[in-house]
Amino acid sequence: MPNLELPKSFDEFVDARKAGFIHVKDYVENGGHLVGIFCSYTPLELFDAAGVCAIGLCGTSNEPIADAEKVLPKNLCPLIKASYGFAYTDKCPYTYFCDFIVGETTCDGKKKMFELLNDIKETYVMQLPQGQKRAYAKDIWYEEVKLLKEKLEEKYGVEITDEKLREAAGKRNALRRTQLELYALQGMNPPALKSTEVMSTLAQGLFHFGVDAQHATYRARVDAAKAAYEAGERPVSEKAKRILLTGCPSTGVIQKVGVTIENNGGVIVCLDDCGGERTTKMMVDEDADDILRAISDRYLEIHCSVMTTNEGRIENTKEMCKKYNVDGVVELVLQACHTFNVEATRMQEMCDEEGIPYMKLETDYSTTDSGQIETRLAAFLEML
Ligand code: BJ8
Repeated sequence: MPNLELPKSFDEFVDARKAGFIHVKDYVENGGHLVGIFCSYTPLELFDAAGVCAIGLCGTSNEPIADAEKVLPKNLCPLIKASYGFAYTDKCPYTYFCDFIVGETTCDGKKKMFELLNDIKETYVMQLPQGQKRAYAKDIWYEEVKLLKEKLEEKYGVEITDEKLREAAGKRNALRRTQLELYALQGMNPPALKSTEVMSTLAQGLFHFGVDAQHATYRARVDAAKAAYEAGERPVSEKAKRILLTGCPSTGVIQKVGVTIENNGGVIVCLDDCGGERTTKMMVDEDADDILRAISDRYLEIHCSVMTTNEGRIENTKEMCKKYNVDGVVELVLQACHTFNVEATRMQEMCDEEGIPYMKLETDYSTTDSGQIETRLAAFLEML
């Protein structure tokens, strides 16, 4: 049974990292293969079908940023600096032990960082088209997914058959359905789980090796939370203000934003980032004649601010505000993330039209603005 607690202190964080080093070292020494990935657009079924494990490398800690800034500009997104910093300092076991890294041409900062990352560890970059509505975009992405398939086949001396891809799609879809159950628990009134527990479960699941282990983590959490709720446990007050958290990936600010919302009378009932329901509910058509095409089509549908135009994200958030009966929307913008920052205007317009209170928080992974963030969030929650 995995430990589902959030690290509460730096010592615990260090212990967790040490455990991670030992785990990943054992895995690799016993013949396991890891490939580092960074983005929701990465077609995971291909790695499953090749028998290798795709592991998320998105940096979520402030720790390596000072070192990263020796190479990268200071005014760059903290997620990009932390991701590079972990490779640069050899402090992340997953980056250290992975065979190579797969990135995509998403935002400018990330795709240019990949060029430098390639000097440290082989980084294979998929060329992601950024206008989903163009008819030929699907063909471009299909060709990119095919090239990745060939890369994996050559690297690992395996054949990625349609049968293996179909099996992988089935398992990934099942995992997605369990993840949707997790989100549904968070959306109950009152929620069956604190938002920080959900964020922590999702973050931990990403560091398990393989879809089966990840699925088992989520399943155990869902079953435990359902049983506790049925037994009458109510971890969140009925009076807690229901928040939808949208914008940039939030794992790096769980403490600064998630815990602060909870400590000030709120609860995040909907995590609306690229790993949230908006993306998770997209399934691969397992019965499609061309399974590789079905996989590539599924991933290109994802609504990220790097796409232009990207109305689908705003529409989706609008639907989820209703579905989760939210009291307010908090938009997280990581510093220097231009795509989410500019798109925040559209998000605010939608909230204004729907009469939903909205606030934008621009922050990074440091603690320097923690007091200011707490004051702003407390004032926002107070007025809901
Ligand atoms: S699908 S959100 S994981 S690109 S926050 S690095 S966009 S400057 S992380 Fe992302 Fe894929 Fe989109 Fe999701 Fe750039 Fe913005 Fe930083 Fe970002």
